[in-house]
Amino acid sequence: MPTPEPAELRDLAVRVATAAGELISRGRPDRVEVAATKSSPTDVVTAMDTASEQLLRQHLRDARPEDGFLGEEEGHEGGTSGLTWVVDPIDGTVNYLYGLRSYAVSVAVVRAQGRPDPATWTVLAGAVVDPSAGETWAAALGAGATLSDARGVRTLRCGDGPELGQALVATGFSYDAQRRSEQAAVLARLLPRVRDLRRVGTASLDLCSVAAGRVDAYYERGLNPWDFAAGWLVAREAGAVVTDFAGSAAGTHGLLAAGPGLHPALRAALDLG
Ligand code: LIP
Repeated sequence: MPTPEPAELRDLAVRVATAAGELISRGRPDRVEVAATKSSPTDVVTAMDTASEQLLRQHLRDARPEDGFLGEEEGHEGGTSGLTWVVDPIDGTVNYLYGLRSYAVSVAVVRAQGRPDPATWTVLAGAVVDPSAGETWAAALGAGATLSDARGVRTLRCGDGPELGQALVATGFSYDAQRRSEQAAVLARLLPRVRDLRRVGTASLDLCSVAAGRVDAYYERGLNPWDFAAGWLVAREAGAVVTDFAGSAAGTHGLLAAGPGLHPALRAALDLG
């Protein structure tokens, strides 16, 4: 079975992410209840996380039944096509739980053997839909990255980036208390050396913000593949450098995204690799 063009896969990712985005935004109850917790008491899942992932899985199974699927809530299901969809049904779950803006449906498709591994996968296409902002971010390998909203469609270019002291840097924190303590120590070292920091709570949107120049850089340790698969491609196709803290492939162990002029200085300042 021939692999479709990345642009065709991107358009499918946008369609299914948009459908899931409508479900979670229109169906959001006035008071969202925690359905369960996962890695820690603060790592929550809502009924909408589950409903969104079930919708994504069904739509993608209908469109491409031979593909694999890796979702935050229901795990990995192998396929036979060599392609796997990597989805976060609600990225920014705590924002969604509290009725804050900046939550997203993140859908990516990767070429991988077996369970997708960011160290070896090839991300072919991705979409990040933020229904709270009415924004759709999309990218296809080699075909650029775009932001679509009520004003139309714009091509994204992130630029070189400022010098470190002028950089607005986004980051995020783990649900694990010990790791949060370590992350706070890194933050304390970095804060005096940059313009300022932002903590949005949604990795996929942090990466898209780098692509759009809304922040100059984003770093985080401890992300899951579904948190960053789509946003990684949006940032890369917009010209950002996206690596781990040692300059190799980004992954759960570390992710750093910035314009090519800022990335080396920020990587050195973090000194985590
Ligand atoms: C979130 C990430 C964010 C991180 C949060 C959380 P979730 O994913 O997108 O970058 O800082 O702690 O992990 O749990 O909302 O899908």
